[in-house]
Amino acid sequence: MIALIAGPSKPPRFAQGLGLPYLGAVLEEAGFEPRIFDLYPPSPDTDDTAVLDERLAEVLAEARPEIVGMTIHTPEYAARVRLARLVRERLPEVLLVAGGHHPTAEPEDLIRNTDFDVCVSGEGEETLLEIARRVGAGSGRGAMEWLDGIAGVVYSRDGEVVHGLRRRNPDVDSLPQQAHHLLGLADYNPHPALGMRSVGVVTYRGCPKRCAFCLNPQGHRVRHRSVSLVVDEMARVVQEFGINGFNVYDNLFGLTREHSLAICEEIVRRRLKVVWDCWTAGDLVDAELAERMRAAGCVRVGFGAESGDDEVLAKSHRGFSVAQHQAGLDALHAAGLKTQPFLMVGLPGESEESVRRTVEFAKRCGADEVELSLHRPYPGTALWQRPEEFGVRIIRGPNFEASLETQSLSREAMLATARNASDELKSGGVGGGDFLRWDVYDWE
Ligand code: B12
Ligand code: SF4
Repeated sequence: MIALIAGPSKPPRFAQGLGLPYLGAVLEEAGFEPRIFDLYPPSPDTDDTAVLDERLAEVLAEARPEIVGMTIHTPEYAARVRLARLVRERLPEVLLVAGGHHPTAEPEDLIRNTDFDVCVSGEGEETLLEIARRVGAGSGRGAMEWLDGIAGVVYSRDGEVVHGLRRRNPDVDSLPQQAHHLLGLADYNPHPALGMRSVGVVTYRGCPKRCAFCLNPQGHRVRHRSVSLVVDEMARVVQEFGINGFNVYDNLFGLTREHSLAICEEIVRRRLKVVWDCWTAGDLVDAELAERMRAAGCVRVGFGAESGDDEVLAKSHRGFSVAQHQAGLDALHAAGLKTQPFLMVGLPGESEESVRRTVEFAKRCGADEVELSLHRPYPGTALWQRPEEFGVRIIRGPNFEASLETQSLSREAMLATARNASDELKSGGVGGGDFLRWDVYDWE
């Protein structure tokens, strides 16, 4: 039995990411018995660690898995390491596997300093399947040479950390449909942007852009899913689970205009009654695409606008200008779609003046909701690896927590400027989310 541990994230629990349901589907197709345990349901209203620990203990006692897999995002590093310790205490022989953004960026630390036995970097389907096959054939913890030759793994052998060969990217159409039945969807809350329960879907994987603040385990090569398979997946979710809401988690919807248009057309052609949101940026949407999106059930578009200052956007290699963002927002608005640009304070080149331009952009852009947050540098990104190239300094705290200073703004000044910007937007009735809701660190 292979246990994939999802959650806990901050309550309330609504949508699930696609990673574990894809991994579960691949394992199931190959004859394994994966289960996804979400540490939230049936009480999605708590992040009390004692309650969560108890749930994890129950899961392990009931399932007695041979492999436990977890996703790690950098901000939850400490929480995941703690959970891994708990698993190890209860099941000393279990193989603990970590995957996702953080293990892709910092596998050595996890292997050397935590209870995880193996890190999987990049997309994990083929690699986890290969691990499961070898464990199924009798391999386990101990001398780890059985992992030799599996692409995408990082592990320790004879005290040395071994990095497996680069993993081949799977042809995304050959992947089975996500194993939604493993998720316990009935326990999730309605998605706030859609007002109904929803699941995630992607129409392609990979991202050709190279934003300095991003690490993407999907890599740079864009691989589209065939239009009919994407819409089949949506239709199946509607039919089997009575769920009509979808979060299209494409890195940038509209990146390949013809493909995005074709998805919209196919939804309309099949008269599929779905409601969805997605993410885009810059000049990727125009009036025609926006109208087709609306006709196909799109109600809201998140927008990685990031900054109201062109120099800051250019220094982050964002690849879009403020005017392009504004044109995209206007097109979406004209089609009757809700827009939610996400802005950050603390990118390379940030100064009092550039933050002012971001605030002015937020006020005038005409979006329905604006989110402003403080940028946190993450491991594996160009900014983290080569800060001097971007004229910034990264101040590291414990557990990969970090803040960023530019030539104009010290860490303290950055925080204060971000807070002031947030207060100004809130008092002016602009904004929606809670600025700095998760991430002012204790050591700051
Ligand atoms: C949907 C989503 C969510 C959902 C679901 C979370 C989830 N567990 O996936 C919600 C809203 C709950 C959420 C919350 C958070 N998220 Co989020 N989220 C996303 C989003 C938009 C899509 C994720 C997705 O489904 N991708 C598609 C799938 C196919 O890819 P994948 O998840 O990377 O999974 C593949 C590989 O990474 C790998 N893999 C992943 N897990 C595992 C596990 C094992 C065992 C193995 C072997 C392999 C493996 O194999 C998978 C299949 O190929 C991404 C942005 C993005 N474009 O990826 C941000 C993103 C992943 N989130 C992020 C963050 C920071 C968070 C939060 C920590 C925010 C916060 N401060 O609270 C929380 C953490 C919650 C949690 N416990 O997971 C960051 C991660 C940055 C980083 N470097 O770590 C991202 C990249 C957004 C960003 N740019 O800031 N998130
Ligand atoms: S932030 Fe978005 S657009 Fe930029 S590289 Fe990452 S996934 Fe691509």
